[in-house]
Amino acid sequence: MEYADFLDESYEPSDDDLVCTFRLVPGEGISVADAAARVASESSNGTWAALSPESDVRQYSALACDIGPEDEHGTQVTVAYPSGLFEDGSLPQILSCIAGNIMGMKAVETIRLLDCEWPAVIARSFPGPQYGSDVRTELLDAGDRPPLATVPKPKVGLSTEEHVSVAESAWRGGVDLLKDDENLTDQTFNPFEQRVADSFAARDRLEEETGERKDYLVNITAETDEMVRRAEFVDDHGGSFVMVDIITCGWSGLQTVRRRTEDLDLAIHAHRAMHAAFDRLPQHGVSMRCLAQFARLAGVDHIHTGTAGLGKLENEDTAGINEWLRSDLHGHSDVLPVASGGLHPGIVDQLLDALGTNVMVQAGGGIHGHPDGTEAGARALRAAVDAYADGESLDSRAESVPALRTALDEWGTQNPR
Ligand code: CAP
Ligand code: MG
Repeated sequence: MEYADFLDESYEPSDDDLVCTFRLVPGEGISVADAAARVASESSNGTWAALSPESDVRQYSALACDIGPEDEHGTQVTVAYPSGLFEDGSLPQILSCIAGNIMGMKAVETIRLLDCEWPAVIARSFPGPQYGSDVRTELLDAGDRPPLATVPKPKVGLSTEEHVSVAESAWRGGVDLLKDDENLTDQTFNPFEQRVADSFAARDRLEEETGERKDYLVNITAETDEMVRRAEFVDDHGGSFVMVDIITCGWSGLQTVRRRTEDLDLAIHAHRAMHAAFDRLPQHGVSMRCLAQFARLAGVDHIHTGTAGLGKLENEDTAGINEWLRSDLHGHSDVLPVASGGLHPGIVDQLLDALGTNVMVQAGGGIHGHPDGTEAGARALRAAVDAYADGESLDSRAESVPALRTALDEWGTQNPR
């Protein structure tokens, strides 16, 4: 068993193989084919030295089976992994193979996991989402329009009382979901239990007042046992959603949360803070497309996938990732993509033109930075989304919604940085 045994360009992947596409630049003095063989070897069951195992372990070996095309970031290499290599339902184990040691091996200068094709035998060993985009009607009253969420800003530092007051104004103005920021968890200025209890009490009042279902994406991110405890607390207080910072808390933590939310009927909102450490450099790391795939298998119901180049953050192929999240995955539910990061009413029409209306729209600064405050900001965003759904231009709707006029005058169609 040596490197050359892990390369077979005549191999046709079987229906049970996990097929991964990488893009790589070989290390100095190594050909693309040799680098491809080393990737297949190190990510399955080979090593640098030739081995002569007594039993037949070749059935667990990956094969580099296709090489090319090449672009400025490297050459594409396809590797087929036999499904027997993997433990059922374990993202950490799969990732230790397909995105493990190979990311740092000297045989490649750079390597990026671009895409995976998941066979039924692996995909069905995961739970997948509980609700997916059905949250729009099962848990909310969004109907055909995008559900709207807002993060109170400043993102941390508000007291619980201030946080709840911002929430009330946002719900009153037409937002469906209050959302915690990714770095708001259980700090002394706004403790988790008090915030959850007071926010849901306010939520009940606002549902009564507006006649619409309102809810709260509660950030339960913590170490794993504590996340489970916080999910139970949310359930006890009448919430239907939890939010998890899925990259910083880790895949096994997310999988544990998913198991518990099955019993509690809670939907999971996936925030992707730190994803850019893996996916920002086009020549190296793990693509956002793959991170979104792992999240869907683990069973998140919504995930941030960016804003199609609008707004304040760098994005990778938002439309393509969103399409994958809706595509068939061996019977698993879809995932509702979340567009967020520097959004405001003036670019809602461009956003929905690019991504369609089966997305959640989240705005923090684009609501709370409105010159007339949070309620007016929420009213402006809701009016922009409703106008789009009705086929009316933002300027035309602004004639009857002064808060939208003010937002358009304030921010125009700018993309903040
Ligand atoms: C947006 C946001 C989100 C980003 C994350 C923020 O606030 O709450 O964390 O959207 O990026 O703090 O930046 P604003 P992504 O609406 O005020 O920009 O969705 O790309 O993962
Ligand atoms: Mg945030």
